[in-house]
Amino acid sequence: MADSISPTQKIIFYDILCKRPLETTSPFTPVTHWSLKYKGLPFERKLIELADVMPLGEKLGFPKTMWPTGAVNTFPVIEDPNTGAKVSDSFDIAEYLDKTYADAARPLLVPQGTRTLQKAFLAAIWADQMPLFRFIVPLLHPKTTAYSSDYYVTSREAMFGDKLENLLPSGQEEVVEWAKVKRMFDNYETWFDEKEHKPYITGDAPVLADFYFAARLYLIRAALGPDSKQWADISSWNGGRWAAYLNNMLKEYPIEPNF
Ligand SMILES: N[C@@H](CCC(=O)N[C@@H](CS)C(=O)NCC(=O)O)C(=O)O
Repeated sequence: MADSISPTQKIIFYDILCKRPLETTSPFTPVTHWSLKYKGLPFERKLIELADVMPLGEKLGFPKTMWPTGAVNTFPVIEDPNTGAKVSDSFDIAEYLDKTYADAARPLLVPQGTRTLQKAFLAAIWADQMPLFRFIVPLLHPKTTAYSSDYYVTSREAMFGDKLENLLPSGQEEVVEWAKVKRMFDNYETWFDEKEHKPYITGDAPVLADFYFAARLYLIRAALGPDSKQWADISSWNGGRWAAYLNNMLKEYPIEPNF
């Protein structure tokens, strides 16, 4: 194992600003927020406008991450004054934190022997997401600030190849698309069944994959609204597993206030 160091200075965590403090428009930045908290590392969260993520990343020389369109600047990013490192990509950040702050008291996000399975899990939860995106991408728009509102619309319409209002299904199409979202969760259920009596994917404590899964649920709940009929649907599916999973995570590993 690499030599561990003690974090004497706060790690700077770049996150995306939303209109309200308890909301997010990203399925990735909460993963880093949880990663830092879970490992008990001191950090300062810098909230940056969505429209400024790419220009600021360019200006500060942050490493780029791969998007379908090529290498771009994205958040989360951490700057670690204890080592001088600048790290982007939520998975790379987690591995950096495990490697750099490797004293035995700190739990591992990617325990030895789990990396391949965790990567495969992420690929699996990101596959065939279009039915879900059709609901949440338009519904996340009101969460963005006035400053980043136009950028959200133009960038997401370019990404998904359609107007936000066309993406959001309505009428009979809504019924059909929502049934697809349910099938997606039914599929997840087949993975989780084996762990019926364990709260997290690998057992009694979370690993990085749990933070990705919880971050997605958090984002879905934020987009649909916690009091919406659709979140009530998801909460009732698969024996109530999904809402229970998210609530348990937030209870055991709170990342509020100011999430
Ligand atoms: N693979 C990266 C993806 C990060 C990512 O896509 N971040 C989005 C927010 S969800 C972003 O920063 N977008 C900048 C933009 O849309 O201009 C990770 O895991 O951190």
